Amino acid sequence: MELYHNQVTREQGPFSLRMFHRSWGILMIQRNISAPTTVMDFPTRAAFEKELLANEYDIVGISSIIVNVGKVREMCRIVRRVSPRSTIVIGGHVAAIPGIEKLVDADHVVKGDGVAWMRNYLGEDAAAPIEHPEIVSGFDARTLGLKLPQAKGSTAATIIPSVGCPMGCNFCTTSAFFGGKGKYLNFYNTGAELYTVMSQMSDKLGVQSFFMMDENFLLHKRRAMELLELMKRDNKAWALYVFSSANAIAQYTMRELVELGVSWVWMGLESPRSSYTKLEGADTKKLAAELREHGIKLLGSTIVGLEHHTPGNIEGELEHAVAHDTDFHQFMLYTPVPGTPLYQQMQREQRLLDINLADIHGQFKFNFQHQAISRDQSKEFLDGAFRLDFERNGPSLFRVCRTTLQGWIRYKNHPDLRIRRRFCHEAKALKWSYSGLLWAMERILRPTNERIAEEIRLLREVLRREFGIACMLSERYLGPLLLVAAKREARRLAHGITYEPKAIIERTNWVRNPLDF
Ligand code: B12
Ligand code: SF4
Repeated sequence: MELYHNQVTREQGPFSLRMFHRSWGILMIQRNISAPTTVMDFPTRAAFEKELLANEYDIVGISSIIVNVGKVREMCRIVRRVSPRSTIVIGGHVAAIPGIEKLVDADHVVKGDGVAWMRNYLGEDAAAPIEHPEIVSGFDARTLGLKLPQAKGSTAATIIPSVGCPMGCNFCTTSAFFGGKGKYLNFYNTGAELYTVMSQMSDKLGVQSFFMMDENFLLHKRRAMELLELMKRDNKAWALYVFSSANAIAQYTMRELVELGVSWVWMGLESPRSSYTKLEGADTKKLAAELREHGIKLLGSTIVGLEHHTPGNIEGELEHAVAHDTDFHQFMLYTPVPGTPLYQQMQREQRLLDINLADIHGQFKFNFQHQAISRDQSKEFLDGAFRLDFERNGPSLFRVCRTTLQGWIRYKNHPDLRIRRRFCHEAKALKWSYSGLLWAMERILRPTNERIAEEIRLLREVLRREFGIACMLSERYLGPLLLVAAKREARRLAHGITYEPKAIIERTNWVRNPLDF
């Protein structure tokens, strides 16, 4: 249930940024139906069974992605056994598996949006406006072996403006699942609608930052610019974390991005030789450097094992990727996932391998016959890419700190108070936490990566010049604590420790407390 550690910082040992995320799709459905509902996030088998026995559920909805189809099958079995009168509905990306109806014992399999489907099924108005649930984007964050404090409002709220993406890249499962090229589903069409939702979340959760869960947020320029106007009108110094393609980012000036509060961007770099429309005309290295100069953290995403890759050229391509020196870098194997145009193409070409669905997720080995790279090699290149990025550019949290500092230095005296306030807010962590963290990082890395350790030392000096006493206190008191905790964490990781979120149960529209039944 981790994003960064699964597919971004996984080779960064104790420096990996770790946190869990709730299941936003079912939270969205729960908020938008009037029936009494229970959402169980990360239930154990026993807890699931107990819940079914304790209450007579008319419908049991199960959300899943493809890799977890085995769990869905088992959950269906449990429902049939302990709650035979319940109707089972399966939704989420697992529904894209061809022949899913034969793999699991369910009554309905829902492809695409579940809010409208569930409203229809329950006889409610499918076209009613979408209410947004209050979602904190991540929880139980930890790094260097310590759990980070999570004060109210300190973690961004997740906002889900839309699902799907009209760009229709051939491998993209979210685009395919919500209609493919040219199609997507907007929950909030205008900047004004978005602004209203964000204001509600800001009031309820006390947040000033938002993780915009939209595949290509900046692509919808009119909506973004309308949002900006309202933010300016009401003097909101919000920070936005967005996913956006290079061509969508290129529609904006840096000034517009900064005014809009864009603080973190997830951008597909894919490959210098790929022909995806989203990269058309983009000099991604130049763009990456420019974004960082303006304090915008960048998560670059690169595909390993594209059709033109060979053992001879892939290293050059990975060097190119790593040379972007992004704050974070995700590497993913080129993967034909059921439901995508790429999957259909591979099926036609009879190149799909017979692989367990649980292993088709882009972080293990190829599930198709590549022209030049074997399945085992695919894993070597993938793991090597993460390691190269770590060795070359250092821990992501060091890079985030550097970019945040660049933004602070550039904008701390900006004439627009709204802009200044945002950078000031982001710089708080630099002052009090990052110095201690960098102090510990430098000491751990010195024996293995002298060059990065030196870069960290230089960054600490700049931080001290900027923030003085706060940094020194952080180095003196937090630094040694993090050093000990990080060393302990490295040992735990070497012993194979993993982290799991605890089960969460949330009920809505219940007339009586279920414990009273
Ligand atoms: C948040 C997220 C995560 C979180 C998951 C947290 C959690 N509690 O599950 C984290 C970061 C942990 C994660 C991990 C992984 N993820 Co992920 N993740 C996402 C992400 C970015 C957002 C999901 C989301 O909330 N979307 C917004 C909601 C509203 O949309 P939705 O979930 O699709 O729900 C809608 C419909 O699907 C439907 N629906 C959903 N559930 C149900 C249930 C019922 C009953 C019904 C009727 C309808 C229904 O209705 C909803 C409203 O429209 C998506 C990409 C994306 N843009 O969707 C990838 C995505 C879901 N992840 C993906 C993958 C591959 C993974 C990993 C395997 C990555 C890896 N290699 O490590 C792991 C697996 C973790 C695991 N063990 O399950 C793939 C799934 C591919 C597929 N076809 O199955 C996606 C699509 C990314 C991608 N483009 O490849 N992920
Ligand atoms: S731009 Fe990104 S989200 Fe959109 S289709 Fe391509 S890969 Fe998917």
